[in-house]
Amino acid sequence: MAEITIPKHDKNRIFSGIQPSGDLHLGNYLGALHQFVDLQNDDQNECIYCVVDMHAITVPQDPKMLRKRIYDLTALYLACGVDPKKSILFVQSEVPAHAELGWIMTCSSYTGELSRMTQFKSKSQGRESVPSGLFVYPTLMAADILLYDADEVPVGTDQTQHIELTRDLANRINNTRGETFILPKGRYLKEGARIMALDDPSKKMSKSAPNPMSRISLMDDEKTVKKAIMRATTDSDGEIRFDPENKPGVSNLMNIYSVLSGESLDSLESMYRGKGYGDFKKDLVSVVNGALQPIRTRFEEIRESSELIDILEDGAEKASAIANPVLARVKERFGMGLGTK
Ligand code: ATP
Ligand code: LTN
Repeated sequence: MAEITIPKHDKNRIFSGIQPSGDLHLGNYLGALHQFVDLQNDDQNECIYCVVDMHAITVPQDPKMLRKRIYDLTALYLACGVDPKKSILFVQSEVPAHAELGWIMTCSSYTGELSRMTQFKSKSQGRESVPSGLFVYPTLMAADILLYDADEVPVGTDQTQHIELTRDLANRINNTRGETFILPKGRYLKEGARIMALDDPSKKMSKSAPNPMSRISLMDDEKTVKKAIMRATTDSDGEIRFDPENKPGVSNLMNIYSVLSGESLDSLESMYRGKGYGDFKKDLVSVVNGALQPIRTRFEEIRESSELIDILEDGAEKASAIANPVLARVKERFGMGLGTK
């Protein structure tokens, strides 16, 4: 068997992915995209961002709609500031190594640990028959990350359990077969890590919630943003105070305000001392629209451009150049295929 070493990379390698499974909302932006751009703009980092279409088909998708959403999401990544000159941006299914390592990770996992995943439990709840893809979803996600020897994975805190599983699987393989993978760490923003639904602050803001007023889509027009914020659930004590336990609705809105405006939570409390929720919400509408307007405008410009395909083809080529040698390393560890000469 060939000698196996993990080549060192100089920079801090970042990997993350978003599913092309619906309109992105403020939670996706604040929990993920916003961070992606900050990370890319730090010279210490080497960033790889993925449109995870293989994850999207874990639930039924209309083919025309899925294809459209792949391009929409790519345009949105770019509109939010992901720069293909600095970051690698690509579509998961264009790099077959994801499927191959995904299978190896599935074979290295146990049904017990997969059935403990809360995302699996909540997404399978109420379905008469549960697609197998939903069950093995986290092993594919582990493959995505490990395929690039990623050091850090920026995600919302809803993904913590999947990141822990990725580390467990990598550790298991390292311990049983010898050093194969770098152990990645999750990277979570303190604020914005979990944006809650506007109509029910006990649930996370989600693409798939039935009530459209529960979220703010990045593509919503100004009027819709206003309507959603003015209707957002608060409480009856009338005080602008950050207290997620007792005042989850107001605290969620403060969180959104703080991350988008750069004002700290403390300074928001002083700014709105003695004022009511109406004033606070009106200002929040301006803050949100001010942040979303330039994204919406850039999105429209980019979405129409033929550059998107070139960017994604170039991205897939660069991603494959990193992923294929890692896959070869893993296959070597498992004794799969013909081996390296
Ligand atoms: P769904 O809500 O339908 O499960 P999702 O919005 O979680 O979908 P993804 O595309 O998988 O779908 O999420 C992309 C990124 O956005 C992930 O990093 C995830 O952690 C983050 N994210 C999703 N919802 C929120 C939220 N409410 N607050 C903060 N981050 C979030
Ligand atoms: N499971 C994630 C999306 C995702 C991902 C990844 C995130 C798939 N592969 C790799 C980071 C790294 C989600 O549902 N948000």
